Amino acid sequence: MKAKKILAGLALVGAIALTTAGCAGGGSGAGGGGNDKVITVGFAQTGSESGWRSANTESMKEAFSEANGFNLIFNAADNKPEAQIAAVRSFINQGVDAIVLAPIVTDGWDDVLKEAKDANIPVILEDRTVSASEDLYASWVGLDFKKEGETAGTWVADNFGKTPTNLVVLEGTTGSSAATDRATGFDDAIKGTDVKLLDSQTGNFTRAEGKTVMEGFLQKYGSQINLLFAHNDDMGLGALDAIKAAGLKPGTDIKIVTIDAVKDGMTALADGEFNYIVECNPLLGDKVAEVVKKVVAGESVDKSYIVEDQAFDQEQAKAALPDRKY
Ligand code: GZL
Repeated sequence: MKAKKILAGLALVGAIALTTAGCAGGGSGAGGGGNDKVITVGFAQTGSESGWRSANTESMKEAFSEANGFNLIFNAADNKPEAQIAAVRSFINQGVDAIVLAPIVTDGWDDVLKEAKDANIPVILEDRTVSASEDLYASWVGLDFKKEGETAGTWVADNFGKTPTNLVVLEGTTGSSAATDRATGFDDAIKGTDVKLLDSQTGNFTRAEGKTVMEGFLQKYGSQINLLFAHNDDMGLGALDAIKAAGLKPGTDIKIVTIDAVKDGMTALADGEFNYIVECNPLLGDKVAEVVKKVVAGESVDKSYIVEDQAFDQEQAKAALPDRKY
């Protein structure tokens, strides 16, 4: 990927978005002054699998509002890759001005992205990435999932690396860049420590499946389990029910580290049921809308924009909760 622009925190992203909107001049869309053509955007969202996804959808709908010069056509694919490909194909047939895609999985996008390119409809990726060639999309606005996994793994190595520790993992959606890259970063960070992997299975980023998989782990390993790494808060929250039903104390008998930092996860952390959370900022709407306006106006954009994350322990969660936007 070409030059990456690291965006430090939401404030910067918001400021850039506001600045761009104010000075876009020739940018299309009512919000950018100059040409008042409304930009019709087809947004292919994964579904509504988690609290993170709800916050991301809300952020995107707020940014792609009529007041900002957009006509948004929204589709949520219920976490079904084939339905999401069909939604993108439908946007092409409708002749939208641009397509925004949050790809459920990394592979399988080459054909429909080629069809969008042949129809001269630019595609901007948000959140997760695809394995298709970079020339098939204009830009990607997302997060460094590998770094998120590394941050979680480093916390584990620092706190449990020198004592025999049995780990179970609730993986995100199989084949998604979020799950793949978080696993890579986490595994790299715990290499050479006394942390031993007992089991790892996908919970598909949902509470329900996180609970079911954790029930299975507990039936198989019981109190041997010392540590749970869940690729997102929602699967960790589902696991809490299973851990309590097994008569164990989450955050004490089984330490829990997750990724996202949505309100329910941060509340569990502040209450001592989680032990560490790595943030994954879902508020990408302003930046994605800014990139779409530039692309539609024929202006150059970077190939990728990475929104920076932070991490929280229990005390930091208590302090941060009152001001959290999601
Ligand atoms: C991460 C995003 C993941 C979240 C989950 O950017 O793709 O998908 O971590 C969500 O909560 O379901």
